Amino acid sequence: MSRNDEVATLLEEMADHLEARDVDYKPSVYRRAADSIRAHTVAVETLHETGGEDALTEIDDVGDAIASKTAEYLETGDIGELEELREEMPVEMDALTAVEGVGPKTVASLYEALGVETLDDLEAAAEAGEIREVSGFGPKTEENILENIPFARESRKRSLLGEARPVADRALSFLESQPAVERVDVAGSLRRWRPTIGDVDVLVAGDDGQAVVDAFAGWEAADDVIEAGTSKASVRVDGLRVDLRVVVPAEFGAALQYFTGSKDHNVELRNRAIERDLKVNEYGVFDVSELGSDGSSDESDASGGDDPDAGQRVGERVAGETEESVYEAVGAAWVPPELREDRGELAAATDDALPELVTTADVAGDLHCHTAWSDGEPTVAGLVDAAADFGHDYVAVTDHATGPGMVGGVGLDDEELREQLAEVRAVAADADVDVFAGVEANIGADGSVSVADDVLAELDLVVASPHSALDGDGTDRLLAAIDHPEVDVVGHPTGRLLNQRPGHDVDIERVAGAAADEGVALEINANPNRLDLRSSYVTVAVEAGATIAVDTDAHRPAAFDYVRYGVHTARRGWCEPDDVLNCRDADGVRAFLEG
Ligand code: DGT
Ligand code: CA
Ligand code: CA
Ligand code: ZN
Repeated sequence: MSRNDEVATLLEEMADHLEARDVDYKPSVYRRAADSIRAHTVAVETLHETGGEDALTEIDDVGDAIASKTAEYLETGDIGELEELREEMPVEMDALTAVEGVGPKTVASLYEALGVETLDDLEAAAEAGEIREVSGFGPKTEENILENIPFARESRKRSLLGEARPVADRALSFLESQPAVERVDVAGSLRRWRPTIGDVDVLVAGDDGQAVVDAFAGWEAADDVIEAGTSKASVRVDGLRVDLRVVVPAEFGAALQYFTGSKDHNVELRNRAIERDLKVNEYGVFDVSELGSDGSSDESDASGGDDPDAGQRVGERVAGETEESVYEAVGAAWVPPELREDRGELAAATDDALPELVTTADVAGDLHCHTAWSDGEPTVAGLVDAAADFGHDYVAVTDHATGPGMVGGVGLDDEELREQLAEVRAVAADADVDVFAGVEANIGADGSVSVADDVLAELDLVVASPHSALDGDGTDRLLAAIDHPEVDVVGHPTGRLLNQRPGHDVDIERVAGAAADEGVALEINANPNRLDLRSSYVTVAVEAGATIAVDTDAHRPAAFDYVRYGVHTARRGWCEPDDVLNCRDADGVRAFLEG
C-alpha cells in the first residue's frame, strides 16, 4: 500500500467513526479528502518532505485540519484523534460496514446495545435473535444482516481485477528487465481475467531460478517479502500477494497451462489425456503407455504442485515447452485463458468449434460516458477530444437523467437534457469522431424510464440503467425497460458492485430473449467495480441472440482504459466481434439504434 492509500484508508475510518457518532458534514469532508489523496499522483511523503503541511493542502479537498492529521501520521505513524475514537468504540469498522445494509450508525447501535465488535460477533448476535430486539431493528433487518455476512466475508479476501491487473503489469515489466528471465507471463485467475482475484500468479522461464528469486525479493515495489526459496517467492504489493514461480524453459508451457487453471479445466484436460495414455502435469505431457496401470498415478487429487519430485516426470516427454503443444497432445486447439472455466471449452477446442473471440482492437467506440453536466469530469468537448485521442471512431454522451437512485442533484431534468443536446450537436459539428447524443436514464423499481418520451425521441441513444431498489428480483423491471420503444441499451443490468453488493436477481434467459426480440443491447459495464453483465450471463445473452455493448461508463478520460476489463469479460462470455454493438462502425451503430 502506498502512503497515500494508507492515509486515505485511515481518513475513511475516521469518517465512519464520526458518522457513527452522528457528526454532520465532517464525514463527507474526510471521505472527499481520502478520495483525492488516493488519486493524487504525488506521494504524500514527498509533499510533506518538501513543503510540510502547506504542501499537503495543495491536494484537492485537503484543508489545514486534514493536512495536519496527514503530517501527524507521516511523523508518528498514528493519528491521535482516530486512536481515541477507536478506544471509545473498539469495533472492526471496515469489516462490519462491508456487510450490505450495515453502515457506521448501525455499527454504533449494535456496539452500544450488544457489544458487537467483529463480524463473528455480528453473526452470533443475529443467529441468537438479539438484533431484532434492539430498538430501531426488526426481524427483517436481522435476517438481511445474516444473509449478507458471507458475501462480506468472501469479498474481504479477494481483490478487484482492476486493482490486481495494474500490479501484475508492474511485476511483468520489472521481471522482463531482469537478465535471468527468459520468458514471463501471468497465470491464475488474473490470466483468465476473473473479476476478482485471490492472489497474483507470475511464471518465469529461466535456468537460474535463484537469480530470479533474488531479484524479485529485492523489487522496490514489494512492501514485504512473505517467502523466498530457490525457485519460488511471494511478496506483498499494495496489499496483494504476488506469487512467483521459476521453471526451466522446456517446461514453461506445461507450467503456464497448469498454473493458469482453472482447476476444473485442468481436471478435464487430464481426464482427456488419460484416455490417450498420456499424463499431463506442470512439468510436461508424458507418454505413459509403456508404464502399465500404475504409471498414470493418481492425478485427480489436488495435491500436486510443490514437490518437483522426479516421479512426476515419468515416461517419454511429448510436449511442454509451449501451451499449444500441451493442448495439441490431447487433440485440442489452444484454448484462450478466459475460456478455461470448464464450460465446454475443451469439447469446442477438440471439435474446432472455439469462438473467434472479440479483442480490444475490435472496439470502435464507447456508448456510455459522462461529462460535467452530471457527475463526470470533462466537458462535452473534452470528452469528445479524449475519445479521439484514445483512438475511438465515435463516442456517446450519456449523462445521468434525474430520477430514482440519483442523489444530490446529479441528474439532468428534461429541460437540461435539451440544453445539453444543443451543446452536443454543436460540438459534434466539428469533431474528429462521430458523436451520439444520449442519456443514461434510470429504470424505476416499476420498470418506468425517468425521462419524458419526447425528449428521449430527440436523442440518438438511450441507455437505461437500474440505480435504485437493487435487491429482490429485477427481471420484470428490466423487461419493462426493454419494452420501452426508446430504450437502446440496458446499462449495468444487475446493478452489482463487486465486493459491495450482489445486485438484484435477474432471470437472464428471459431478459436476453426479450432484448434479442426488441433489438435492445445489454451492456457489459467495464468499470472494474461492476463488470456487469457477468460473463456467465453474457454467454446466455449471446446464445439468445442478444447484442452486447461493451462500455466503460467513463466519468473521466483515463477511464477509457477500462475497456480492456469489459472486453475480457466479453471474451469470458464467449463473445465474437459480431455480438458486440460497438465493434460496428458508426453507421452500423446508427442502423442498430434506428432499427
Ligand atoms: P485465485 O488466486 O483464488 O483468484 O484463483 P487462481 O485460479 O489463481 O488459483 P491459485 O492462485 O490458487 O492457483 C493458480 C492456478 O494453479 C489454479 O488456477 C490452478 C492451479 N492449481 C493450484 N493449485 C492446484 C491444485 O492443487 N490442483 C490443481 N489441479 N490445480 C492447482
Ligand atoms: Ca491466483
Ligand atoms: Ca497463487
Ligand atoms: Zn450508471
